[in-house]
Amino acid sequence: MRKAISSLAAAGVLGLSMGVPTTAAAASDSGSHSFRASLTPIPTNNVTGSGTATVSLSGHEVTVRMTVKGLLAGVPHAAHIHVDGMGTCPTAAAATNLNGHIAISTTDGMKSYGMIGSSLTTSGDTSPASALAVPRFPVGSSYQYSRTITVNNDVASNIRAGKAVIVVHGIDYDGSGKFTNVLGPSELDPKLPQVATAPALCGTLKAMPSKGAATRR
Ligand SMILES: [Cu+2]
Repeated sequence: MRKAISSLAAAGVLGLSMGVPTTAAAASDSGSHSFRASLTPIPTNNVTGSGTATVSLSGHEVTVRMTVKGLLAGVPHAAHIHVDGMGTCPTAAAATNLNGHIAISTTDGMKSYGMIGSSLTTSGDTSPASALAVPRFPVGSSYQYSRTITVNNDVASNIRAGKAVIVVHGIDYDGSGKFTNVLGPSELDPKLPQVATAPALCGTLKAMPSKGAATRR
């Protein structure tokens, strides 16, 4: 039943359940809320890395801190906040045949983690338009990312509802130590190899207990 409701309806339900005004719920809640995601390898994609991400949300302002390690070195790793899916990471069942290999493309995972809501670039635009702004994503096997960005209502609502998912892209499918055409071209941009856009790490942003909360639920 939850799956069937639109994100707009979901935002309304969230507003009611949290006891905040239903009008402009995201903007009217002035408090800061913290969320955390444990980033784990996407199955079938031959990923060995890991990471953590924390998000602090205040209105439409989001501070993202992310630590990633163990990814393919020397290449950019696109990363996004994905929204409007089931708020989960794909299982191996999401894999398809990519150029004769079983793997999970970004599109294959979208039933679970949804579409791109914000692009975690290092500078400039952070909208979905920058989803594959290759020169503006962190490069390397291990890195730390920290940036405060402004998100739209939909992304803010998804974060509050525990349905936003951090996805880091770029895999070393064939263990060659570089991006190759082993999986063919990317379905998102045929000028890029599939391995450059395929998801590597994934984690759902879950609410952390608010400061001063005496009890855990
Ligand atoms: Cu993404």
